[in-house]
Amino acid sequence: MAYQNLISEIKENILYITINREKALNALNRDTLTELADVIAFANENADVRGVILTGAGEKAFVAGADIKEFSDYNAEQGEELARNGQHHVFNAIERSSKPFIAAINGFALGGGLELAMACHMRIAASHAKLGLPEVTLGLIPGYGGTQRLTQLVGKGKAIELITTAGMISAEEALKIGLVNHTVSQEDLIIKATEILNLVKQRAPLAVSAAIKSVNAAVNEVNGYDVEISEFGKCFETEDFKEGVSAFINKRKSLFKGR
Ligand code: CO8
Repeated sequence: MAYQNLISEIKENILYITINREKALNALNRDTLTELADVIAFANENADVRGVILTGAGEKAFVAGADIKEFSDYNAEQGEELARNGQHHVFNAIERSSKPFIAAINGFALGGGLELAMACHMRIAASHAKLGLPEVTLGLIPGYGGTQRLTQLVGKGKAIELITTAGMISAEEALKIGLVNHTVSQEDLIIKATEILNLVKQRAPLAVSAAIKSVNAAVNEVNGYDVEISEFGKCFETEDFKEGVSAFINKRKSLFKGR
């Protein structure tokens, strides 16, 4: 796949996506969002892709936000349209993917950049990374799901503090409050993310997908417990379930087929 603003490659069933606008600190302009929507749809539809790692080019920024220069003269209708379109095709598409997405945060993750990382299922930050939602400094609020997902991840009090102060926090602080899963050195960032997906890859694909859907339901649906019960029930219909149980009983390694 050839893109103007992204680099993407599949290695051993993991899709690596790098947002590649280093001079603009990988800010999300319209073209980049369109390309992201395309590559996410590809990941979701391609059975060879078992997980995705999303990062930014260089060592300074993961993504420094939505491209401020592009929406500087937008009105309410245009702003809403931009937010709705982006949420639907990129942010929600990542969160609702049946495959695990990991954000490998290699520097600033600000505004729409942190929102992108929060839409991913897991976050790993390089130790020099800085995270925040500075939208109120621009007279905005987060528009790509940030008010919801930050609250889900760190709780209401901390979310309101971070959003209303526009504070930027270190990777270490982000780890402390549960905003990221791990912090590592820049050199180990992709290695750590790959290690996690290599573990997930050994598990039953349909069960992984059902788990993501059920965990999402815990925060996004009226009754997540019902969704969990229904997804749990469906697992029993899969070949992978029979294979997993058979492998356990026969003390052998399971060979999952994703059926
Ligand atoms: N948009 C556009 N360009 C950017 C952005 C951005 N978000 N961030 C950085 N850049 C550009 C700079 O303009 C600069 O370009 P140039 O060299 O042409 O002047 C280049 O990247 C390098 O940046 P700096 O010179 O500013 O680098 P510093 O090291 O001095 O500072 C910072 C780094 C602190 C990260 C600084 O660049 C900064 O504060 N950036 C903006 C951060 C921000 O406010 N992000 C939130 C944006 S709003 C948002 O994300 C809303 C999301 C919801 C939208 C929903 C749809 C409407």
